Amino acid sequence: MNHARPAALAAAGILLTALAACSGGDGKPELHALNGFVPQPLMEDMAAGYVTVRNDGDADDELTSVTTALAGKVTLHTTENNTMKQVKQLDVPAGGKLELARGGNHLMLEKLGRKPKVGEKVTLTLHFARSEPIKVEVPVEPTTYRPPKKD
Ligand SMILES: [Cu+2]
Repeated sequence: MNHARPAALAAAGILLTALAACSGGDGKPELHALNGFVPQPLMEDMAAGYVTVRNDGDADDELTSVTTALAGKVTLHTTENNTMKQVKQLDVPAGGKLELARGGNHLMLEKLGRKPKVGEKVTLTLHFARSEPIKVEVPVEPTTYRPPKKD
């Protein structure tokens, strides 16, 4: 008879997890993408990408991948001691934000189909561990562009 209990508990656990994922209540990330841009690349086949993801919810999330029609592949990078390192995901903490910016975390758009020009818009789709994907249209800015500081 002791065998039944762990299975029942596991089933209850799965049910609770499913309910939590579906409910509109507590424990959910609430993400907003803002301030995105792609500096016009100097290279033919590679560009950087920046965007800020704000989490107004009360649960953490993670940016896990980015897709765009412009690039064959997008990788997530951190910068430590002036050295870029590819990572599998970037944290978007509850009540906080993930900031991609020059000299820090950034996207690398690789295998570009063509070189984007200033004034163009690039559509990025951000994929997360928990939240639905977010599609964001970001401008191509001059190579030397620095975004104004704002939230
Ligand atoms: Cu990089």
